Amino acid sequence: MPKGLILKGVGGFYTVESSSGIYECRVRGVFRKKGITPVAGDFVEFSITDETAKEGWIEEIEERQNFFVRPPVANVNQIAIVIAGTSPEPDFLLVDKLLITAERNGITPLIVINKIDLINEQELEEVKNIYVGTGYQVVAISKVGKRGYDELHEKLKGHRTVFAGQSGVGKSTILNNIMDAWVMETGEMSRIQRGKHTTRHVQLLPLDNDGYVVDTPGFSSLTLEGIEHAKLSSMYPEFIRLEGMCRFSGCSHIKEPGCAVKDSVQSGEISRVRYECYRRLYEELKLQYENRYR
Ligand SMILES: Nc1nc2c(ncn2[C@@H]2O[C@H](COP(=O)(O)OP(=O)(O)OP(=O)(O)O)[C@@H](O)[C@H]2O)c(=O)[nH]1
Ligand SMILES: [Zn+2]
Repeated sequence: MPKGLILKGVGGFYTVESSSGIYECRVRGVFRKKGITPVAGDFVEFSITDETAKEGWIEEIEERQNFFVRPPVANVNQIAIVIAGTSPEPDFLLVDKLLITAERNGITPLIVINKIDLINEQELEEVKNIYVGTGYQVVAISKVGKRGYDELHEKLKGHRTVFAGQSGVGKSTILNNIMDAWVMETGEMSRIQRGKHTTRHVQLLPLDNDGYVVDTPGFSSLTLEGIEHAKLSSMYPEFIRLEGMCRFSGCSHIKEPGCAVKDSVQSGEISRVRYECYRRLYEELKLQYENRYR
């Protein structure tokens, strides 16, 4: 049976991309009975009912690697976390929440610093330095002169990427620029409008380099749930590298003396911004944990 990828679903019809072209497929009632609704990003097996009209039925939905509700999309493997150099000032706590969400779901994070036309070289370096020790990829871009866009294009290669970040950082602008430059023709496609991230018809847009982007950005706010505060430090790659070097085993890196993480913050090897985010999230999660049976 042919296999394909759902690009979008509207009113019970699903656009399925496969190696032999794009098909409009309907879904068997049995899925509805099982409470499964296919979404963009689902890998499926389908039967072809009409080869010339390119129509078929979705017969199987493969197990999802992950699933997001807002926007409803499955199997993304990269989150582009967008911040602006300025205007708005970066919400580093949200960045960390998104990084942690990515880590937990086995998704590669990509930090995108947008609006670099509004800051100088030194200010850009300061933002980049926050993440130097993490090993996360960072690209810096601007709509002005499309600076950095080729590098962004390169990072999207072979990935299914969803864009995320606080309001006003430029997610729609970036998506529109991507659509203008690298999205393959797949019929009608509307431009993405500011603040109108309707989650009803989420679409995966196929790029010219084997990548896809989700046309609806998401996660402008986020609460972390289900993470034990004691496990939080394992989501900070630059902390993991110091494992075993704190005086106390199981050090929370908050109040204990002889803490290698805090020493590294002092010496500037670990970014203070990252550490402060860690502290805040730690306290938040600890409170959640202590109130878990209330
Ligand atoms: N100077 C500058 N402005 C930019 C850049 N990218 C986007 N903007 C502007 O920033 C504003 C917000 O951009 P949007 O693309 O609407 O931001 P968004 O993240 O989609 O915002 P929400 O829809 O609120 O989530 C717009 O006025 C854009 O023109 C950039 O690289 N440089
Ligand atoms: Zn420690």
